Amino acid sequence: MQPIKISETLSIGAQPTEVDFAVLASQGFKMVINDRPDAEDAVQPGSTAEAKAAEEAGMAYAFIPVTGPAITDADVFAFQKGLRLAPGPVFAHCKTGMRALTLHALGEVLGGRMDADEVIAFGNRHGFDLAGAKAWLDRRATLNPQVTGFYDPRTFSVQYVVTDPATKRCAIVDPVLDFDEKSGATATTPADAILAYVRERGLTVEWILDTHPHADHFSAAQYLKAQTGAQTAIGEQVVAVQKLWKGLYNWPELAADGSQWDRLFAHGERFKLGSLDVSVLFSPGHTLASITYVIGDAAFVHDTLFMPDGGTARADFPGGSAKALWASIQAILALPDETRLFTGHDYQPHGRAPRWESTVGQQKQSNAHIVERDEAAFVALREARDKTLSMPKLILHALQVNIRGGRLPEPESNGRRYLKIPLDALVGAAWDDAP
Ligand SMILES: N[C@@H](CCC(=O)N[C@@H](CS)C(=O)NCC(=O)O)C(=O)O
Ligand SMILES: [Fe+2]
Repeated sequence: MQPIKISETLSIGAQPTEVDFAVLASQGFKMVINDRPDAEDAVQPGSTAEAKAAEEAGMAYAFIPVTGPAITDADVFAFQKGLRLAPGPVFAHCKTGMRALTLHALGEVLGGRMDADEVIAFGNRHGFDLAGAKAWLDRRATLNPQVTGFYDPRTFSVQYVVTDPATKRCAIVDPVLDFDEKSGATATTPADAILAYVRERGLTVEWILDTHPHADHFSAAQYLKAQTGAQTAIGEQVVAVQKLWKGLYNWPELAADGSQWDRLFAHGERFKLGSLDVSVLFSPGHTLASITYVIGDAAFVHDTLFMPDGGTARADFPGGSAKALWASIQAILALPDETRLFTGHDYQPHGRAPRWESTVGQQKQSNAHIVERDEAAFVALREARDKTLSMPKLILHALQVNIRGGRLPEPESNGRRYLKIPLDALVGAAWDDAP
């Protein structure tokens, strides 16, 4: 049993005998991690005897038994946590040291400190073949979606193509249909760029998912459904938004029953994207109907959290609530720290280049509206800020399209489509903005 030094905090090695524990303590180790299940062979001391030997030698002890292919994310994080909380240098062992080094390398990759492609060379440097670790990472990559964001600079929106690598089936999230309020022109340019991407990669579009009825742009869901035959979906509370706007638009013929989508999702509902599981979180606050799609290690949070430097979405549209937004954000931040969060807008704070991907851990550490705030402080900040924001320039144009699933108004007898704008229906006029 010769410890192999990996870093200042970690050494790994083969199975020590009970007598070796005193030697490890004399070499300065403060903790032993045993990654070997009990009773693998007749001569190993086993976790009870090891724990006793560690205690007698004045060292902390952790038992994280694993077998190669069955390693889970939880094992990797338990190993990392052991290292983090150790009172000093750690000696981690299994039978040969291979599993201990594997757990460490996997933790480095999942934590973003090592590239998956460096794992083999890293193992070789320490005299181990980590091909199994690399295979584990490759397998894991197929359990998570590939995500490509498409930024729409006119509306600062981010649209996504989310692909299951195993089946090449994909979902399009929150696609934008171009609308120019000055000329009244519509165009499918952003949606066509997404279709070109999908075609080039040979993907099959299975879903067109909206996170909420958008107030600042038209949804391209119907256009994309016509082009791909994919199913459209949104949160089931869209019905409440339809009822609210049916009144505002004085629109008796609007069916306020969600029938404009192929599927309506409830909180906690699950569905499949190719071979991947998708689960739905109800995330109200920005709108009455907002939902988050959680797909593998990725969550599509749209207008809840923006990038950490952008803070959070506004909560003052009809049906909005800063208190509800706080609760929705807490539920998102309860996902594992490594969860990739994909936001729906990036307003490029301080003029920086657009960005849309963060992690739960980063948001907890540095979101400008959340860090060091409790619910009351957040609600106060959000409501004060919302008072300074005028309504999105397209809110009245967009909602009548988006509460019909992205359908433009039916053409009139001359073949033209017309929007209907209620006057003096909303607060938040531009001239009411705080200076
Ligand atoms: N100036 C934009 C504002 C759009 C807007 O209000 N966006 C919402 C999301 S749909 C938001 O949360 N904005 C936050 C902010 O502007 O601080 C427009 O007119 O379209
Ligand atoms: Fe929004």
